[in-house]
Amino acid sequence: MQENYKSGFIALVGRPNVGKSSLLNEILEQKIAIVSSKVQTTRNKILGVYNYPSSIGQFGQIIFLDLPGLHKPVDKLGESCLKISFDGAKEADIIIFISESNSAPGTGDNWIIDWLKTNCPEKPCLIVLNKKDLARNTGRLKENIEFYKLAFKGLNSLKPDPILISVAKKDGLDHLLEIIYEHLPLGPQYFPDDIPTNRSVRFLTTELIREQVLINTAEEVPHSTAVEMIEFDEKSREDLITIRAFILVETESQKGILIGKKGQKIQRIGSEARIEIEKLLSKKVFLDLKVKVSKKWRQNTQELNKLAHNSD
Ligand SMILES: Nc1nc2c(ncn2[C@@H]2O[C@H](COP(=O)(O)OP(=O)(O)OP(=O)(O)O)[C@@H](O)[C@H]2O)c(=O)[nH]1
Ligand SMILES: [Mg+2]
Repeated sequence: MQENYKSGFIALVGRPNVGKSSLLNEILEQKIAIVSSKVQTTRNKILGVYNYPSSIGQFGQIIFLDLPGLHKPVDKLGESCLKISFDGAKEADIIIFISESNSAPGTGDNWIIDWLKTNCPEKPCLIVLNKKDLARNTGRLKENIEFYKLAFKGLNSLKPDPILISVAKKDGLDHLLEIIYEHLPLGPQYFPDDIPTNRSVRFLTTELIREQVLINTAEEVPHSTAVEMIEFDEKSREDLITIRAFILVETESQKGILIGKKGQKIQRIGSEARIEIEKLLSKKVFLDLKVKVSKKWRQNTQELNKLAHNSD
C-alpha cells in the first residue's frame, strides 16, 4: 500500500431532505441510499465507500456515513433515528454539516449547530450548502453564507466559508472531494476496492421497496410504513430471484390507501420497485408485496428491533 495513503470516516449530518443521501449516491456513482422528496427518508446508518482515483495521484478512501436527517423525535422510531445520527457524528473523523443554499436557516439548523457545539466542538467539520441550482435569489445565498460562517465560530471548521454544491447538477462535488482529501488523516484502506457499502443486498432491496412507497404516497402514509422482508430466495432458480415482503402500516385506512382502487397503487409500487431491484441485482426478480397492519409499530421497541435486523 502507498505510504501516503489517507482514509477516514465522514459523517453526513443535517436536517431531513437537504440531500445527504443524494450526495452519497452521486459521489459513489451508484445508488446506495434511497432518496425521496419526503422528509425522513433515511432511517439507518449507511456506509458508502469512495476510493480516490490513484491515476490522479491521490491515494485514499473515504467512508461516508449517510445518516437519518436530524429532527426532534415524536416516537420511538424518531428516537432511534436521532441516536443513530448523533452516534454517527461522534464516531466520524470529520463531520460534513449539510444545509440548503436556497432556504433560510431554520430552527432545525440552529438546533444541530448547538448540539455540535455541546458535543463535538473539537471535531473537524465542513459546512456544505447544497441545492445551489435552486438559489436564484443571490441575496438569500449571501445571507446564508454569512449566517453559517458566524454560526460555526467556536467549532473546528476546516474552511470558514460554506462549500456550495448542487448534487442535482453535479456541481462542486470534485471540489468537495479535494477539500476532504486535503484534510483526511493518514490511515489504512478500510474496505476492499470493490465493496461500496457495508449494507447487504437484502437491506438495499427492502430500502428500494420503501423508496417506491415514499414516492407513491402522501401525507402521513410515508412515515407510517416500513418494509419487512419475508423471503429472499436466490437458490431455487438460477434465472430468477423470488422476493416476498410485507409493507407495514399502522391503520386499516392506511392499508386501504396503499392498496388503492382495485389494487392499482400496490401494483404500481411493486412494478417500480421490481425495476429498481432488478438493476441492483442484475437478475430477473419476482416480487410479491403484501400490506400488513401493525398497530403503532413506530412506538414498539420489539417491532423496531425486528425490523432493524430483518434485512441484515
Ligand atoms: N434541486 C435540487 N434538488 C436536490 C439536490 N440534491 C437533492 N435534491 C432533492 O432533495 C430531496 C431530498 O434528497 P435526499 O437525498 O433524500 O435528502 P436527505 O438529506 O438524505 O433526506 P433524509 O434522508 O430525509 O434526511 C430529493 O427530492 C432530491 O432529489 C440538488 O442539488 N438540487
Ligand atoms: Mg437520506
